Amino acid sequence: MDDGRWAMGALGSYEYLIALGSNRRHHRMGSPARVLDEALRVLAGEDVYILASTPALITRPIGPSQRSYANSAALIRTGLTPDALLALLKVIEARFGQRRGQRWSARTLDLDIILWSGGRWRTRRPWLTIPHPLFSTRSFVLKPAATIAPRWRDPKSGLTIRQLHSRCTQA
Ligand code: A4P
Ligand code: MG
Repeated sequence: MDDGRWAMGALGSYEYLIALGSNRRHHRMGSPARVLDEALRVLAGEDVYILASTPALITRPIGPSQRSYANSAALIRTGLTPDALLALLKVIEARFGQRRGQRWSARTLDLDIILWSGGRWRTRRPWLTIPHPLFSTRSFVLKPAATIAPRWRDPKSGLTIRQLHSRCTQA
């Protein structure tokens, strides 16, 4: 990383960029945008410090689901390693409702790890790849991310989030 801001914190912790998505209402919490806010609140109660987060944007669905999504992004600091953070995100997703059916089907909550301060990470069990394999061309991830972490560099392409976002909007 070229920028000391993203280096490990004084507490030996890690920084992560998380993408949040929802395109299904929750029976108690309400709209997808409310679901995302509530998910951040839950995350903040679990050894995770929220450094910055964005309001939810309403975005056009990519893939088979017809419903529009609410998407947001959060910059967090935690002592959790990527596999431990993924396990926590899965628990939180499940708390908001299990998803049935095919890949990319409508879901109440999707939490993806986009980048972390340790560079690249790849494991099979659990299946986890950072940077997220599809993030660099997805405007629903890059647009909110660019508002909170514009200078964070993708270790794969060497481009910043701001650069990836402008490439994506020009395409
Ligand atoms: N996994 C591997 N790498 C990661 C990572 N970096 N972060 C594994 C999180 N998980 C990662 O994810 C399946 C498995 O991916 C996880 O168990 C983990 O081990 P999932 O969320 O359970 O299932 P999924 O639906 O197959 O996939 P995924 O990849 O989350 O879906 P996407 O690619 O995020 O796409 N359109 C708009 N406008 N907004 C959206 O948010 N989202 C999707 C879903 C499609 N279209 C959309 C949106
Ligand atoms: Mg996911």
